[in-house]
Amino acid sequence: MATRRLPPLALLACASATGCSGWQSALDARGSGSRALEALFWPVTAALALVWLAVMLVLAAALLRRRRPVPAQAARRSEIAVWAATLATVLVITVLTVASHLTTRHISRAAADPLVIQVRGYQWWWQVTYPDSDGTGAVVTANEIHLPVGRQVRLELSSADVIHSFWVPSLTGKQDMIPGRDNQLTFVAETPGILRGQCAEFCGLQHAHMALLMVVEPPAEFEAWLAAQRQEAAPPAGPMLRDGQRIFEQRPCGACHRVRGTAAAGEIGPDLTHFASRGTLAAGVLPMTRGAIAAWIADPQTIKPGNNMPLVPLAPDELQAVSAWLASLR
Ligand code: HEC
Ligand SMILES: [Cu+2]
Repeated sequence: MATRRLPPLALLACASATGCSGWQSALDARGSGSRALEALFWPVTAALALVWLAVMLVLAAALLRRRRPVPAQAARRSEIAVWAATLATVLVITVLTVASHLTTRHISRAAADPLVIQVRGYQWWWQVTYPDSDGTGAVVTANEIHLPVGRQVRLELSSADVIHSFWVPSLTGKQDMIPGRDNQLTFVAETPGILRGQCAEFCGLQHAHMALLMVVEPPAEFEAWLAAQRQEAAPPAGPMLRDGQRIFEQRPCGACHRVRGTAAAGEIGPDLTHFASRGTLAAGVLPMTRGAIAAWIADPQTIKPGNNMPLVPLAPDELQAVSAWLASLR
């Protein structure tokens, strides 16, 4: 990822942390929201650093001064100093509060004709729906959100179970996903690339394994992706993939997962219609490889303990066929 020039204070801060750049950093803005927050962050940090420095200097001066009886004139001066400090405190707090309010207002401004994407939090994965806007059918996927660069996006956030929090630091601030309440986030992704997000509200055992990818693409690529996702799953090519599909439909898999174009129409787990087109498996826990798919099906509870997919016992050749078929769902 490209490094950009940062204010001198930022360099100081970065020296003590692992770094400010990367695909999951609020200090490496790639979206309108994060840019506004970054613009607020540095002045606030600078102002607070100055206040801290001033307090420390005064404290040091007070400690170094010899104790002696305070003459009346000095007492008067101290009184003035206390009043001045109080006034300065009120001033600093007021200015920062107003700046923070203006930034929040700027970030949550409604967009004209945004691309609407619904994101629903589940323990411990993300359901992503592109609603049917023009009669060509809705697209449902999981753990990966594709976006066109430069276009206003409105994410409609909800939760199926507990409180989660949607956070892609490089794009915008975080927003809670609360059962029974609809929240939203609007922003523009400014550069193509892949960014990482993470649930930011403790939501149970696998909270730390609830990641997602944001794939920011040029508009034409995004449209092509969306059109491909609208298709039903490709019919299985060859006997092994046919077996894989049949086993998936006949075993409990199909009761929890939907694969459009097959008999599997479950609603509990992620939609797997174009499963293998995603970059990761089980909300960022494993890379999308045939081996990882087989490992996941063979023992989901060791890989992600407590998650809502039970172990469904399969014979080795059945496991082979099912994972080969899933790997073909591009
Ligand atoms: C009781 C419901 C249930 C059953 C039965 C079930 N799954 Fe799942 N499955 C889930 C849930 C829930 C998840 C999401 C787990 C997570 O990431 O926390 C999941 C995740 C997955 C994933 C990863 C999806 C992704 O987008 O990363 C695959 C692949 C998968 N299941 C395949 C299968 C197969 C194959 C079977 C049958 C052998 C099966 N599942 C049976 C509920 C189920
Ligand atoms: Cu969480």
